[in-house]
Amino acid sequence: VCRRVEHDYFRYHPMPEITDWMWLMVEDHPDLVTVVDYGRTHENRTISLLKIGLDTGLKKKAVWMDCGIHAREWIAPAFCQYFVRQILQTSKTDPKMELMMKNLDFYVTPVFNVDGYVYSWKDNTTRLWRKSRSASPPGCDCQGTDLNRNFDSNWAVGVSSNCCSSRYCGTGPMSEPETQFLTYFMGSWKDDFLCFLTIHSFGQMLLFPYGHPNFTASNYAELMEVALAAAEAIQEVHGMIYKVGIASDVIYPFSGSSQDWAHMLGIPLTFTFELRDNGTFGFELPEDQIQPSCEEAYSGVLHIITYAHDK
Ligand code: ING
Ligand code: ZN
Repeated sequence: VCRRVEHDYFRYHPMPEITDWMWLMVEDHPDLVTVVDYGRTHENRTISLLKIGLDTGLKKKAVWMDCGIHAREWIAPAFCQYFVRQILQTSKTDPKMELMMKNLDFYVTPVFNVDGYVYSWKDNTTRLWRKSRSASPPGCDCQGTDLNRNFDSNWAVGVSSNCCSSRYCGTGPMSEPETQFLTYFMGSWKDDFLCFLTIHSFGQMLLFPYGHPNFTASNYAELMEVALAAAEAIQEVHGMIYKVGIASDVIYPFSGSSQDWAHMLGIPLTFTFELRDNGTFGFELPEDQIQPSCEEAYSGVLHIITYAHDK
């Protein structure tokens, strides 16, 4: 007798289990889900996303979500998995989600920095790895680039050019295969994307462009309004407070982030989520907080997506 293993959404999963889970989603909802391989990492692993939506034969608008651009932020891939489950489940029960499945395609990358994520699972000494696993540049002994400093958006302002820094920005904009592949992929579709959501931890924040202090988003007021309402939706679930604002104010100024790049590309609703917690456990958020973290973040994300859809 062949019994299917249930996927446990409230545990952290190593990369092979996340890959298996992606195919499980296709198996469960073949009418809605496909796997798209759109890149390869430095260590030659595949970067894949789930494309979710009803094939209506018409050109559709799209929503982007990526998780795990930073290896150690394990709650982020857990959230992407939860998000996918929720939208698939509610597409059968909630008329609004059913409608959004008709009008939108959701592109969800559960783990963007695959090499880094695999490395963070290796042992205790690698658990807090942040960057990719790219080769060390000439004359420097450390490996890895901070992929969220490597996009082509006012590159190399307020970042580290020391290759041993956890925020090392790389040898040039898009020097890394991971950022190149996302840039190429988006380049051909960018006009279809209504929103771009990138999921990190920790700090409980909802940030929007720009991280670079010299630039202001043309739709700043709209971004602020949507973010405030999303933070309110988050707070309603378990009472958690999320700080809201432009990245350069709320955290620190920097360039080369995927968020700034996506907004410069013309995607209007671009946000960075920093999930739980506020530093008690930091990147090592206990598994018993996965469920509440995901529930509240889902509420905020759903607010943004609904706004984008209805607009
Ligand atoms: N935080 C983000 C980082 O890349 C961030 C914060 C958001 C920076 C948006 C720039 C733009 O540093 C974490 N936790 O990685
Ligand atoms: Zn991060």
